[in-house]
Amino acid sequence: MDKLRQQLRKYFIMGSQNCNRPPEDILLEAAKAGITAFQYREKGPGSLTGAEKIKLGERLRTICRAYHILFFINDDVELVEVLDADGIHVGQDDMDAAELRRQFPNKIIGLSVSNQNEVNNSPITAVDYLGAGPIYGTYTKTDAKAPVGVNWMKELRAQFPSLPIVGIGGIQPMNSHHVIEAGADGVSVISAITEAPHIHKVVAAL
Ligand code: TZP
Ligand code: MG
Repeated sequence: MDKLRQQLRKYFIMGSQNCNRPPEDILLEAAKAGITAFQYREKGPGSLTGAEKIKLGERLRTICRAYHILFFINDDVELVEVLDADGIHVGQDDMDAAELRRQFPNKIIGLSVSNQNEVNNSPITAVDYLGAGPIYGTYTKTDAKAPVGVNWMKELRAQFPSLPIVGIGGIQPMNSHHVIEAGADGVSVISAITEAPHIHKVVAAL
């Protein structure tokens, strides 16, 4: 579990819909700059489907393997199998995490939680890490919930002292230390990296 906590320290999330240049180029730069985990999240307006989604996933998977970066799939059980991902991340409206655990005894399973009600109704013991957020306001996910702030991170950490937890939502180099200081093992970002003029500087500062 301590190893996973370290591997989630700089957790980049991306799909082609987040990119205004080739996703492979962005991931490669982020990999060279030192991200520790990656989630392929091909979702929302403009995202790829079917064979195109798989083909891009294969190329991104290859980069992650070469740089020893954990490779996660967002909410697509079939793709986890096709790409032999290291793990899967699901939200509250996706497949039940306890069911996922039965299907994938050896994959890393992450679950998003935004409030105490969601925690109370989630099979926390079935998952390997939690995603907490959105911590700050975000423009990237159009259906994101209202920002919950770093206090939510503090509350989660108090309840789960040794469970790996990452913050997500509106995290940038200028505020990431607040998220870590509140108890997060790592920070998950989309636009901080996909829109960075200098990816290496952003990844170093996260
Ligand atoms: N889940 C909660 S907020 C969010 C997701 C996928 C989007 C985070 O994107 P950004 O650009 O890092 O704010
Ligand atoms: Mg979801």
